[in-house]
Amino acid sequence: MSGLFVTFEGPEGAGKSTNLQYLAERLRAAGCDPLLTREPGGTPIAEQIRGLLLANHDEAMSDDAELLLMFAARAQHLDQVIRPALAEGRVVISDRFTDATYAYQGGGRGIDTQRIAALENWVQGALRPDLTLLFDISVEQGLARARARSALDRFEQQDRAFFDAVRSTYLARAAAAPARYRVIDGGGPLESVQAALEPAIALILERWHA
Ligand code: T5A
Repeated sequence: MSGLFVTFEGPEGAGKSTNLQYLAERLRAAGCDPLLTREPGGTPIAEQIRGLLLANHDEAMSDDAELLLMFAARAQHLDQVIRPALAEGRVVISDRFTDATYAYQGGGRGIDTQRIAALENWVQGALRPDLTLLFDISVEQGLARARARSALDRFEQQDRAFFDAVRSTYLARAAAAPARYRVIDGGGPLESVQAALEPAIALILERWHA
């Protein structure tokens, strides 16, 4: 028995967390009880690694250290949470996963994609998300939302070129594998974003019933 692995992705402030809760409520109303989780994080150890990654430090973090910490957290998350839940046949929904590594460490930091792919294969084996909802939003609007919500973390303080690269990497990945991705315009009012989720909700329920 194997479950369904769904990921939510997008630049800062695109509405992933807000819409993840909405989608989960809709699934519960239909009798499906999804496991909700997030990256970096999702287990006590992985959440400690998240703390290291998001905190502002006096010492600069090297790009390689950042990349390896992302995958260290992911290895723990896969081992403790994601793989066991999928083995039980559950729908697992993660707020970010490896697409974020390609977008932020690959696009944003400029790390060679081949190195990320090697770590992806090592840590995940053949496991890839079944469905990825990519919430797209302009860099200005997304950062304005993030600023309005709370103090900026280490990633949110990067420059404009970094966020342009994050967004364009996400969009390029979605365009290259349209069967896995659904691109949702996250910039409109919440009601229209939620309406755009209807086909994805139907698809998840259909695959869950199958
Ligand atoms: N990261 C992560 C990497 O670099 N590599 C990796 O491999 C991984 C996994 C994680 C950071 O780590 C980086 C990326 C991130 O920088 P995070 O907190 O998980 O940090 O991610 P963030 O993108 O920072 O999360 P945010 O909370 O900023 O963005 P969300 O979840 O997309 O947005 P959300 O839902 O919290 O909404 C933000 C605000 O906007 C409002 C909400 O109420 C909220 O206040 N909002 C709307 N307002 C108006 N209209 C709408 N349609 C709205 N939708 C949401």
